[in-house]
Amino acid sequence: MNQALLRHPHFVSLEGGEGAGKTTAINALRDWLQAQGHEVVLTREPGGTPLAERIRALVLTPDAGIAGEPLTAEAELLLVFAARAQHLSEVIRPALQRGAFVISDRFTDSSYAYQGAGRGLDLQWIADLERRVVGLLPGLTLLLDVDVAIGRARANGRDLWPDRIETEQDDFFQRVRAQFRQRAQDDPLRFRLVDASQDQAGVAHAVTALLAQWMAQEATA
Ligand code: T5A
Repeated sequence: MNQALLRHPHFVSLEGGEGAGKTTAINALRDWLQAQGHEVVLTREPGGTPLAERIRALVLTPDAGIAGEPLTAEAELLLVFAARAQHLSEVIRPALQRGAFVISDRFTDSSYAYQGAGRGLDLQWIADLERRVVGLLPGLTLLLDVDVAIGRARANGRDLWPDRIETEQDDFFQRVRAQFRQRAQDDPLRFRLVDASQDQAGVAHAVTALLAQWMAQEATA
């Protein structure tokens, strides 16, 4: 497949660094959409199907390397795209085709941020994979932006064991944050930036207001 990227107005993604608070935000969006009478599919990446969840475990389990053989950055990128291909075919496209809203906790922007900026892989390579394997963009991407130290403190407060990516150093997460912010700046039509340093109720209110605003805008476009 080699196709242009299509935006789907019923496809919403949430992005951000570790501990940005996507879980509460996603639940608030689901509740709001359901109250409007919409079918909503909540999903996440990497993952979202049984097979893609197996790939997620490979990517995130701290000792994913077999017998001391670490996962390379390139293998990590291809694994997240393999999971995404499966996720698109089994969950995202069928749900969009039947008219449901799909809200995904992370999507391709995370590959640019983590494997591109974080691991230092070529962004053009990621763009090629996105065009060939994915072909789809969310209509709306809510970027939950928070200082790296605050987000990491939240994630550390919750997790007993950090996953493979959470064991990276602060400079990795600074590059991730900068890449997300750059992407938001480059595509203001799709992205909305949310101040995720406020409390959970504030973030939930902000994301639902942005979704409502965006849907009203779409309806008159
Ligand atoms: N990844 C993913 C890639 O490398 N490439 C890719 O292409 C893709 C798709 C996913 C990992 O995979 C990587 C990125 C990630 O490292 P994950 O466990 O799903 O792994 O990681 P995250 O998505 O970062 O999940 P987190 O749980 O860390 O972040 P969330 O979901 O944003 O945070 P949440 O809502 O679970 O909250 C974390 C804690 O903070 C508290 C919560 O109660 C919770 O304890 N909290 C707040 N506290 C105070 N104020 C607020 N506003 C708060 N919001 C949440």
